[in-house]
Amino acid sequence: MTAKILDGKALAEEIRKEVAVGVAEIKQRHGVTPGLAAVLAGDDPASAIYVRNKRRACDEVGMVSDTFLLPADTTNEQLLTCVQDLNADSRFHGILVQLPLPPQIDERLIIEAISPDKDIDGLHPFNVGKLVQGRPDFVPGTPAGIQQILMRNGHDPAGANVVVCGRSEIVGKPMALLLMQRGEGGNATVTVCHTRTKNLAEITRQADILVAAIGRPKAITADMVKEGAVVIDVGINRVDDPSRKSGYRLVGDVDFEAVSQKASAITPVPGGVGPMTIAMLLVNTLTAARISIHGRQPHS
Ligand code: L34
Repeated sequence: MTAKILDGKALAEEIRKEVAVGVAEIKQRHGVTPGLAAVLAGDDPASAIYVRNKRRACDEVGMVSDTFLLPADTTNEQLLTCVQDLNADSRFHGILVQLPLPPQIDERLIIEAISPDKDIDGLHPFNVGKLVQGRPDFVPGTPAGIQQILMRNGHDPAGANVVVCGRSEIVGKPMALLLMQRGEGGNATVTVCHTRTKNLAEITRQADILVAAIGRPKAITADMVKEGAVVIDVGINRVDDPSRKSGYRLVGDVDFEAVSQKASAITPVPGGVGPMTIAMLLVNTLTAARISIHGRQPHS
């Protein structure tokens, strides 16, 4: 079997168009322009690219955006002050503190300082709790994007065996919660694997849908994948490539060449999950702007 390529770039563009409609509407009805503040501490080159891509996407949909740069040796106090200022700044409905943060920073402290109403990454314990309860306002961008890739390509996870490799707060855990939820886009049987999992390949081979969020190039090989599975590659790893002008190329956590001969559908890297992550952050920023006007809506 040769897998269908699940084009995240094209789908992200479609979602940005939908967001642009919502942005125009809220501007017209309420005179409010949704705004996103991105905080970037340090000079990690990959983070700089991601934040730049986020700002571009904001521009495209008619949102306000600004980036707040802090030096690599910034302190907890400085970063806290920055977040508190943004909590109080009515131009910004969403605040995004780009991760990872420099090692001297207490990541939990910073995330908990973000107003839950502006936490468009869905990482504040309040929003995590609401996701656990199945009534989220803000789902973290990467898992939300993956759910959209599945649903909009006809791969409803209901009843499927989903195996998530990775247990991070930003991808693995929320991914598992989202897909196991009762309701639209959920109802999967979810297994979460991690560094201490025994017989990983035996478990991944059970997956109808396999989500790889490991952070190691080509960690998922063809022998780990069931014939006909849907494979979602969350990894964005830089590997040296002297033939490129940049000196590197991006590879996922999945051995794409081999696995795409076995899977029925697969996301590419780049152009898969990455662009969808950004599109869903825009969706969340629009939601945050709506919350600033109407408050949080009750969930059933
Ligand atoms: N707070 N930190 C916070 N929120 C997030 O949602 C993120 N993440 C991850 C890293 N830190 C974060 C992102 O935004 C990863 N991530 C992200 C965003 C965009 C892209 C990749 C990861 C992206 O644009 N990827 C392109 C290629 C970009 C390149 O050329 O390097 C792609 O096509 O995959």
